[in-house]
Amino acid sequence: MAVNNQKWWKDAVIYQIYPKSFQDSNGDGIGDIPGIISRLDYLKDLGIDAVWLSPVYCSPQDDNGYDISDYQDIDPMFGTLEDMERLIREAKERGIRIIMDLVLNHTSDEHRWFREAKKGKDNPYHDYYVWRDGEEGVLPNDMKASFGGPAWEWVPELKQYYFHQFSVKQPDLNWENPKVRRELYDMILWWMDKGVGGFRLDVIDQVAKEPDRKITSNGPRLHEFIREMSRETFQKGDLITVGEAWGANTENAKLYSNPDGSEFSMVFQFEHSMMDQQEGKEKWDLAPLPFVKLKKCLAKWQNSLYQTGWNSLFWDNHDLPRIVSRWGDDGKYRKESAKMLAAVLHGMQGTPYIYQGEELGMTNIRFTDISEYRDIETLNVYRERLEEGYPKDEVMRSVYAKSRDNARTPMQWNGEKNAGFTDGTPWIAVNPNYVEINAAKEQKDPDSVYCFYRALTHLRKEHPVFVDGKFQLLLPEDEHIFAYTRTDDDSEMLVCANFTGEAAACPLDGKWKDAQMLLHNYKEELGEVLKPYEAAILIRRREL
Ligand code: TEU
Ligand code: CA
Repeated sequence: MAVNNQKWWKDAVIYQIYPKSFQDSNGDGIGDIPGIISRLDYLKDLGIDAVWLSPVYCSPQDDNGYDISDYQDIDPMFGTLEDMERLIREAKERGIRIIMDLVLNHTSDEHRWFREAKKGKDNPYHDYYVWRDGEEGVLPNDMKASFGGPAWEWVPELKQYYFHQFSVKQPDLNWENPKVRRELYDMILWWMDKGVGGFRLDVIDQVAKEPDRKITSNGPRLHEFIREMSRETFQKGDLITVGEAWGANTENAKLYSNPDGSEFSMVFQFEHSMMDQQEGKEKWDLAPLPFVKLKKCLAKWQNSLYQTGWNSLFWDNHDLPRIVSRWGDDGKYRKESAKMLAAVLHGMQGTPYIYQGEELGMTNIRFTDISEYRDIETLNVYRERLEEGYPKDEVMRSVYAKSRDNARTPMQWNGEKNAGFTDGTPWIAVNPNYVEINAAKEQKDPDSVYCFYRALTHLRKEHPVFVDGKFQLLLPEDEHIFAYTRTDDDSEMLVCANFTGEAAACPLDGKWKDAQMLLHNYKEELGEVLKPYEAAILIRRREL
């Protein structure tokens, strides 16, 4: 078995596409696969190596495709299986791999397996899901679903409840049943046969649930299941695999991303992304970002997984708000702060992810009326919190800060109608700032956020220290500066950044005076005091 350290994907950059919002090709207002194909040259220009494609399988779209009704076909809204095969082929021609999103914790309630399962307790598919006998109104326990309400749903015909960690339309699969696991592995092999370049495993830490003990994440059999899946599928190909794990810590992350290749290539964990919320509460319960804590958290992950695992590096995805609005400044210093955030992230060890539009410095959305929102999680929390008596403006503040729809407004391609996303009516409104912020404009401007991201993807290929250098956090207690070094046998790299909108002193070792500047987000020379959101990456040869 090849050891991770030599793997091709170690210098790769991954771009995430949320297909519904990327590019519409037929005027129905919904992004689709032919739309993605038409933008492959854009992605090639950006310098990315792989695309993580959020789900395009058949789905009733209760959770925008994370509720799958057929794993082996494409939803007509996105195109056909032939379109998908063409996407894989045309991407490959441009040196881009397609990473499919595997949602294996649950299916749609409209999946054939679940329809069968509901027919009777002795149906062969019944045990594909998680059932408990009971009485109407007396739930097996008080577990809650992620999108609101109880985790148990009553089926009168069977006099049983089924378990769902997400929406009612996303019944949990029973991984204890070996037949379920075999079906899933066969499906994965089928996609591998079609030439996909890898997989992203949705909420994989939650598959080994034990609801009777109220265990969802990190169940006792979790790593046994993952190793079996990896052996039966991924290890038969040369893939890049990433496990999404909200419940990961630095210890189990070493299992998920074990360099011996027994589980996944890397782990996608969220500790840093849950910091601007009140301790022990939900993401909607806002709190200011504890900056020093953030730095220490990222440093901990860098140091813990050095040579023992592999990190995913991300600020954004389809579930998170836009980083420039969240921890940067989407007003006066939008460009400076978007570039600063990019430099800090891409300079660390791991695989960087760029979420569609992040490379343009796209911002959060503020719809004035809740009816313009589309996300099931947002709509449910809005309703629930109003019922619980929260003031409406407080609920809207949370929605503005944290709604998943912040990341789901259409990609801003140009300054024309609907930002060039569609000729029709978009399924969710376009952010009106597309006139200012769009790809066409960014690509023309050498000082744009886009060109900064492109420089980063190229630097990673030119300087091995980006991939293998050991991380060291500098000025850990500083309230403004995020600075660190990366060091390997040949060179030393410095990333120094002002994370705030005020000028801040950044005292550095004199050895950096004659270092080579790789990237800088201000034209003026780098000084001892960093300007608002100023960030620079420098490199020097090591003296032996
Ligand atoms: O997300 C996992 C997950 O736990 C999220 O629902 C998360 O709790 C929420 O977004 C934070 O507010 C994955 C997918 O990325 C997400 O889009 C799906 O809705 C979810 O799984 C269910 O498949
Ligand atoms: Ca379409």
